[in-house]
Amino acid sequence: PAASILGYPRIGPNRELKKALEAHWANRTDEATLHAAARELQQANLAKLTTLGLGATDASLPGDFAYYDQVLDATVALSSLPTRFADLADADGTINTAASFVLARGDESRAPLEMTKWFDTNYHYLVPEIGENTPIAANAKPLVESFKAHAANGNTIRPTLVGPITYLLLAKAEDGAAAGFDPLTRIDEVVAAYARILTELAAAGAPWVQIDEPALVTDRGAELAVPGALAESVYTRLAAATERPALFVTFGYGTAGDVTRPGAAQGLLARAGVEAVHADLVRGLAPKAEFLDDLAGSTLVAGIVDSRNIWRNNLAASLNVLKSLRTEVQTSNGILAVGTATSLQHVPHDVALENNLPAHLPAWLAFANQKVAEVITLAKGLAQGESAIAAELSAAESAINHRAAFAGTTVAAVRERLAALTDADFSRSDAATREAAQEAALNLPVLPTTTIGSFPQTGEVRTARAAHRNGSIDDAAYEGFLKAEIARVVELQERLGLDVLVHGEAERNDMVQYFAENFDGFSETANGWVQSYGSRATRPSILWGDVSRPVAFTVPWISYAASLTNKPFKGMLTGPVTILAWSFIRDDEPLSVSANQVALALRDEIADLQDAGIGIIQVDEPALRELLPLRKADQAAYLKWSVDSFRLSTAGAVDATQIHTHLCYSEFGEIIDAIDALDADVTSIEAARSRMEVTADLTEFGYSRGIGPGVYDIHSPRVPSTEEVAELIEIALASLPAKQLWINPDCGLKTRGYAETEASLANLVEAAIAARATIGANT
Ligand code: THG
Ligand code: ZN
Repeated sequence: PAASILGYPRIGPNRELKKALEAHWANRTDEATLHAAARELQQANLAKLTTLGLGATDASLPGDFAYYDQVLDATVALSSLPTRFADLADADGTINTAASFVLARGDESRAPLEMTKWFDTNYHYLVPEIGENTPIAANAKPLVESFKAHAANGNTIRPTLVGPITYLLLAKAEDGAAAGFDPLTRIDEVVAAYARILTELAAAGAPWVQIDEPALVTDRGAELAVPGALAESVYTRLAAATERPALFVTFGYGTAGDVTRPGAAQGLLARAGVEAVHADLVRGLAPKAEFLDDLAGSTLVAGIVDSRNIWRNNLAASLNVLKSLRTEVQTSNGILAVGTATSLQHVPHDVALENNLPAHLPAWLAFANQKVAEVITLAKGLAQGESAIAAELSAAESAINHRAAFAGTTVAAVRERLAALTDADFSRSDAATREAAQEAALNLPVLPTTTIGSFPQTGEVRTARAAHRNGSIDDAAYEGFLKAEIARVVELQERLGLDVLVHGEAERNDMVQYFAENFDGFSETANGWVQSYGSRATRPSILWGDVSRPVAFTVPWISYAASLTNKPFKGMLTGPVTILAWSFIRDDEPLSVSANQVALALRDEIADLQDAGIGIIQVDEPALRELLPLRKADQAAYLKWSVDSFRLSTAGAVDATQIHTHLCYSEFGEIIDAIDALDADVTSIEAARSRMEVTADLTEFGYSRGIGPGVYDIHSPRVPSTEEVAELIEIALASLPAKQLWINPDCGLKTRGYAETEASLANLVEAAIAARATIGANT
């Protein structure tokens, strides 16, 4: 087909899938009801896509629907049940829907499959666990049934599978596998199973199958995509499968294979017999004819419509790229088609569902449905020339011109402030001077106790927020409610005996959205949901203009809370990288520029908090590692600007103000230099699940500032005993000096309930006090 999208949002325009899944998990509906709801949603999506111009009968309709996750669906297609779930297998060894939900969500006795980020996106997949003996056997039934059901409805979908190489590269060795076991050693069995699935899909009538191999854009995968390496043999074998559909192999999220030879990986697969290959032209480099070699009649699908962001495509510029690419592809005896850079699962459904955006914004935007139309328009323009799409070209051009000239897009005062920055704006005085000033100002005990910042968001808080939003309670009533909630949280922390108190963040819906709402340059969507994992979604804010902070917004809440106690108080902010990582970012400015703009807005807030007497300020950067580029060669430049933006946000603080940060992970090793370079006075990190493993890394590195390795895991409601906490404190004290160590939970408490929070924090404080006595006795 001349126009294809790699995938479509699955959550539903009104989160229909979320509602159907959660009703089923709560035992309010049976499985048949869930299947019916999912089928209805898919049919509505396919009808919409057909209306937009994707052909119902030419296999250009995506067949990537998943109840929970596409990697989980590949586990189902391969029947690769980890040993710890072996009892869930059906009599024939397959994984049914109910079993797949146990893999995804765990049960009383078992933790679910681990969840981790899908490439450099905010989507999370379920990590396959593969050992020497994990079963691998084809189960084509779910794919065949889905294909047939849609065919009966007049829709020819293109069944989609995570590719064999990507599947195994994303897997981890099953617990109990031999040390050093590499899941990729099971590739022959996966290829055999996929060949079998292809044959069954052909028998069902599927003309095309899509196989996603994004792992070939990573450093490790790229090495497998050169002549004589694994990708060539895998696709030679799949192409040789008897009675198979045509194959479409995709490479989203970057350049496949060797970045100095863009197109070579695609050429390799085409020569192996693959009928259509894809290239991501947004995050990756455009293929060159000299590397494509002989496409031998195969199709190159140019992924030119951005599927990671929400900006309207510059159709004229895209058409020029496509026309010159077509010339090159034709010299390689190939055919050029138009597509998206990745699946559209990373963008919301439809701009038309937004009714609260500022007036200037909708015309600049393209969500999934608008992007489908763009792909179709570009394919038409490529086939029939500019005149056939004259109206679309001119609408795109005027929207882009309007955006470029719009007052908020470039704000002189913001630009002048950025241009005037000097090195001094990125640095505080030396750590020892700060430490002395903070010791005098704060007078904290050894092993100070604190929390990461958020306290449980109860049903009452969410109900009050919704009531305020829909106007059923007024501003004064809402403010009164929040103040009472904050006072309760402060009183609780006093009662528990914590040393550094926080206000609990009751006023914040989300740690990023709240900041975006209070900064100029951002807007919020009403319905722009993007799946994060399973039934969960977020509504990323849209950064569209230069950023500034009109008025202090955290200060009233935080200084109110601080006024209720004599204890040292910690004000909470979200850092520049995290605010950008969880928003839709600009495509007309380098991210590093936006990061410094956000940093200056935060710097203003920090100055005001400091003036209001707040002695400790935490700037959270849980997403610092998330944006790390997939290729090693790109990582240093990213770490430089991201660390700089954090430093810019915090370096205005006086010596006596203690700057904290929080990072949500423990795999520190690869970016420990960057974490050190943040120059925060105190850093809290996840550590309980790995039993303080990270403290040894920190000692080896010679980390010298304050550190709060989490002493209990907040990701489950389980209350840790005082002894458990004491044991972890002891492990930390074995490698770190007591004067560096802080005692805190692993992460924020927002998703927990009050009962377990109170009990856990009481044990944390008790363990810290006991540890202090031991230290006192030993010195
Ligand atoms: N905030 C924002 N983005 C994020 C996270 C966040 N991206 C990465 C990570 N955290 C994703 N984790 C989650 C965790 C929970 C939910 C979504 C993403 C979640 N969402 C609610 C749901 O789908 O029901 C909706 C929340 C709402 O009403 O706003 O539970 O913390 N910005
Ligand atoms: Zn965290």
